[in-house]
Formats: sequence, structure tokens, C-alpha cells
Amino acid sequence: MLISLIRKTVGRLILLADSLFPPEQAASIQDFSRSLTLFQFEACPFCVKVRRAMRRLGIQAELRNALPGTSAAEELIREGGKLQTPCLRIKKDDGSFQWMYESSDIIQYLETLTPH
Ligand SMILES: N[C@@H](CCC(=O)N[C@@H](CS)C(=O)NCC(=O)O)C(=O)O
Repeated sequence: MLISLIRKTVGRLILLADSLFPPEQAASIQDFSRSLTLFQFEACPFCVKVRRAMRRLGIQAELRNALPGTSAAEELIREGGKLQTPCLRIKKDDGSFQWMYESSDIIQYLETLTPH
């Protein structure tokens, strides 16, 4: 009960800080954004980190909230292997999907997509 209250409060504070201090946003949205889907929890700090990197890089991915019990959570467990967020689903040229966990790996991958 207390833990859940603390978690909710910390989550809200993270979202507030994220909105108060937005990262510099890149000017253009890249075409490849359409092949990316981020499975996430809204107030998860690792997901906030990835969403901020996306904004900074000008990458727009579909966001799917994977709260337990949702179809997104079921798909993430079934296809990705576990219910952990963030997880980036990458649609490859042959139509198959790659599932990438770990916020640092995801950000590193996103940075390879944009010129800098
Ligand atoms: N090392 C991971 C940590 C991700 C993580 O702990 N995510 C939490 C949500 S904030 C989660 O999904 N926990 C559920 C679990 O790990 O089973 C990363 O950087 O992405």
C-alpha cells in the first residue's frame, strides 16, 4: 500500500520533471519512425529516458502501454519474451520483428539511425 503510493508519487514526479525540462527536439521526423513501436509503462524512468532520446533525435515511434493484463503486455510476453519495459519492436525489411530490451541498448540503436 505505502510502496504503491510511493511508486505512484515518484512516477508523477518523473512525468512532471520530464514535461518541465524537455530535451531539445530535432527538426525533422524520420521515415523509419513508422517501423518502430515502443512497448512502455508511462511513468517508468527507463521509458522516460528512451522517450526523451526519441524526442531529441526527432524519432516518432508508436507507443504502446504494456500494463499487465493488456493486449500489449500479452504480445510483449509472447513475442518479446518477458514483461519488461522499455522494449523496442523493430520491423525489419523482410517484415519480421526484432524485440530490443534495455534502455541503453535502445538509445544506442536509435542514435545509429540519425545522422549526427
Ligand atoms: N535495465 C532495464 C531496466 C528496465 C526495468 O526495470 N523496467 C521496469 C519498469 S520501470 C520493469 O519492466 N520491471 C518489470 C520487470 O523487470 O519484470 C533498462 O534499462 O531498460
